[in-house]
Amino acid sequence: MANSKFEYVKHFEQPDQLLPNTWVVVRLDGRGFTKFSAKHGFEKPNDRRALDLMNAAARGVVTELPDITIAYGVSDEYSFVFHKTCSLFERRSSKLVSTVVSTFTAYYVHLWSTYFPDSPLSPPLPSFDGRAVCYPSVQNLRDYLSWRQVDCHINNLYNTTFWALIQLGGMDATEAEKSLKGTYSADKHEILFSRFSVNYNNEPEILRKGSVIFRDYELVEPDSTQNIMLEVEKLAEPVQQSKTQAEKDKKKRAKAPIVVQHLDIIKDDFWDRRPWLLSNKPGKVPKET
Ligand SMILES: Nc1nc2c(ncn2[C@@H]2O[C@H](COP(=O)(O)OP(=O)(O)OP(=O)(O)O)[C@@H](O)[C@H]2O)c(=O)[nH]1
Ligand SMILES: [Mg+2]
Repeated sequence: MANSKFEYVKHFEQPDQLLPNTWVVVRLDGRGFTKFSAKHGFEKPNDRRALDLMNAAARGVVTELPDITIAYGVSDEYSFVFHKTCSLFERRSSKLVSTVVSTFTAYYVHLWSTYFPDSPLSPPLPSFDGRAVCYPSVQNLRDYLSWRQVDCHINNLYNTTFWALIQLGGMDATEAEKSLKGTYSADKHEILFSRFSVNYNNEPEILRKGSVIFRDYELVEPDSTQNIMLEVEKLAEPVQQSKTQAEKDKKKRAKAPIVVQHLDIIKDDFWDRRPWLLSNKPGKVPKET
């Protein structure tokens, strides 16, 4: 192909490679969802339809991108974790972020009417921003996810108490805010229980813990995988798999159900019983029942 005098512009394209051998987290967040949620009458503080729609859209993303090992979502945000062995070719920030955000948004809009049949979309349409961050160790990755889950807990406890004071206690927003100023977690539990007979611990798990999405295999006994974190840390470069092994893994991965659950992802137990999340080696596919 002949060179044209315009071709020099391609040198303006700069690399945006993400560091190899790191866990890449793409986090997206709804743009202006304070307004968007009001426009479509989301229930306060939590709208189950809105959360289910976020989860359904995120499930679509995980289904289409097998390099994603786990995803975690709460409110209008979702984090997608690409395994540290994800191919170098894919490891470009703009490529990963744009793929995740556009796939998610496409599903969100496509599925909207299933969850909100009575509130058709009109501009301003839902949109999401996204960013990619590299985490070099399993501990960093787990701390990142723990940070999001702790945030979910703190915000949800605050919002639940705040809206109870308004909806059940008859306060206005300023009064409710004032009542909660300087309170600790235990105080909010106490307000909910003594004034409104609400036991926070009985609130739905989806609200207290957020949502986690992953490919599911048979759970393993925790003590058989004690060193999974160490093993994974030792992986300095992607293991060269034979073609047949790679094909087998691909088939297993495709067969594994992709589940949405509401679990504690801070404690070791979650990771110990699901070694495939960190090792990226598919587990046993459960027998169809
Ligand atoms: N009522 C209701 N609002 C929700 C729900 N989920 C998310 N939201 C709204 O979405 C907001 C998310 O917070 P942010 O992402 O910080 O706010 P934002 O308006 O989206 O602003 P940017 O992300 O900076 O564009 C919350 O403050 C709520 O107003 C829900 O289930 N019910
Ligand atoms: Mg937002």
